[in-house]
Amino acid sequence: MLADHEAALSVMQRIEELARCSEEADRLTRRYGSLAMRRVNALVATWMRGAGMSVWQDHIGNLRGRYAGSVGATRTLLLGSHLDTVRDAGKYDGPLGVLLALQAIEHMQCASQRLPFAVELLAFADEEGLRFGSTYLGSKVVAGTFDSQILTLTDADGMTLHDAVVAFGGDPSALAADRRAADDLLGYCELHVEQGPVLEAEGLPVGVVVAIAGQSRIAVHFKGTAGHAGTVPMTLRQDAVCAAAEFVLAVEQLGRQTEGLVATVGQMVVDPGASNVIPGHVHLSLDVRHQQDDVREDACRQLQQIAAELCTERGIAFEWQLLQMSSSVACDQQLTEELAQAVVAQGYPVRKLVSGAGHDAVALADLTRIAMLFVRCKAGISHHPAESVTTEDVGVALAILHTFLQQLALTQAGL
Ligand code: HGY
Ligand code: MN
Ligand code: MN
Repeated sequence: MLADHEAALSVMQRIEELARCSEEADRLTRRYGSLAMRRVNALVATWMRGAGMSVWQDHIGNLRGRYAGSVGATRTLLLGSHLDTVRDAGKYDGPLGVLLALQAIEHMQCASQRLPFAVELLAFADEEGLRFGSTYLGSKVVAGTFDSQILTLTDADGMTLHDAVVAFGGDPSALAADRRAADDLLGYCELHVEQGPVLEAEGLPVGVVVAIAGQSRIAVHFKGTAGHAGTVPMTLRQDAVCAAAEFVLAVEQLGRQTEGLVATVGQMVVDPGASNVIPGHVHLSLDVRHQQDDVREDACRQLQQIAAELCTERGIAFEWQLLQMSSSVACDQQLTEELAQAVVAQGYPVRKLVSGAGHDAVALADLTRIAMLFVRCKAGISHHPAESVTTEDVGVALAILHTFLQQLALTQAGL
C-alpha cells in the first residue's frame, strides 16, 4: 500500500515545498541557523505533528519527533537525515530521507498502527558544514560527541557558532544535555539519495550501504604580501594566489595518482581581492576522502608538507587548521541484513555500496548501530541543482522502509 503512487507523490511535493525555502532567490542554499532553516523546521514540525508525533527542537536546532510505540514498548528506532544544504544544492540530499521516514510514520498513523517500539524522526540542523566548515553539528549533538570548543568557529560574516546557536533559539551551554540516551535504542536507519552513478548504471532503484568513507576537512591560509600590481617586479613578490594555485594542482595530482583517493579544493577567498592588487592572503578549503583511514591521513600529511615547501620557496607563511576529521564507518551487519531482507521482500536484488559521501549516520554510529538505504540518482549528479530522483523509486524506497519496520516489529515482538 505504501508503494502507492500517491504516497510517493506526497513525498515529492513536500520536497518541492522545502526546496522553495532558500537564502538565495535564484538557487537553493540553506545554511545552519538561517531564516530558510527556520522555515523548513516550521513546515516539517507541522507535518510531524500531523503524523501523530510529539515534536521539539533541540538546542542546536535539530527537529525531533517521536511516534510512540504500543503500550509497554520500551525500545526506540531512530530514523532521519538532514534539512540543511550546500550552496546551489539539489533538493533531495537530506530532505528525501526525512520525508520518506515521515511518510512511513504518517502511514502507520492513518492505519492506527503502533509498533512494539517507538520511532523517533531526527531532522538534523547541520550536516553539510557550509556555514562553519565543521560538519555533523546536529547529529554530533544527538550522539553526544559535539565538541564545545568549536563554538568559537566563525562564519563568513564573523558570527560565532555560539551566537548562531543562540540566534537559532538554542542555549549553547545546554547542548550536552541534548545527547540521546543509548540504552533503549534499536539503531538508526537513514535513507538517502545515492549521489553517485552506480545504481542507475545497473538499473536498480535502491542499494544497501555497507560502509561510509572517512573524510578530513582542512582550512589552509596562505599569507603573502599585498602590493601594487603595476610597480612590484615579479621577482620581488610574495603572491598568495600563486602559492595557492601551485598547491591546488598538487592536490589534484595526489588525488589522481592515489587509488581511491578524492581530494578537493572547493572554496578559495582572495584578499584584498582587487584586479590591480597583488593578492596578500588566500583562504582555501581542502576536503580529502578515502575508504582507508591510513591512506587519507598519509595524503593529508603529504599535502601539508607540499604546502610548507612551496611556501618556503616563495618566502610566504601558511597556516594549516584541521576543521574536521571523521574515520570510515562500517554499517551494522545485523541491522543492514534486516534492511537487505526488506529489499528482497520487495522483489529487488541487494546491491551493496560503499558511500563516498558523508552522512549523519557517521556521527550516529558513535551512539547506536546504523544502516542506510540509497535511492537511485539521475546521472549520479548531486550537490548540484540537477540532482534528481524519480517518483517510482521513491515509491520503492517507501515500500522497503515500510517492510523493514514491519519486519523489525515481528522480531521485537519475538515472533
Ligand atoms: O559532503 C558530504 O559528503 C555530504 O554530502 N555531507
Ligand atoms: Mn546528505
Ligand atoms: Mn550533501
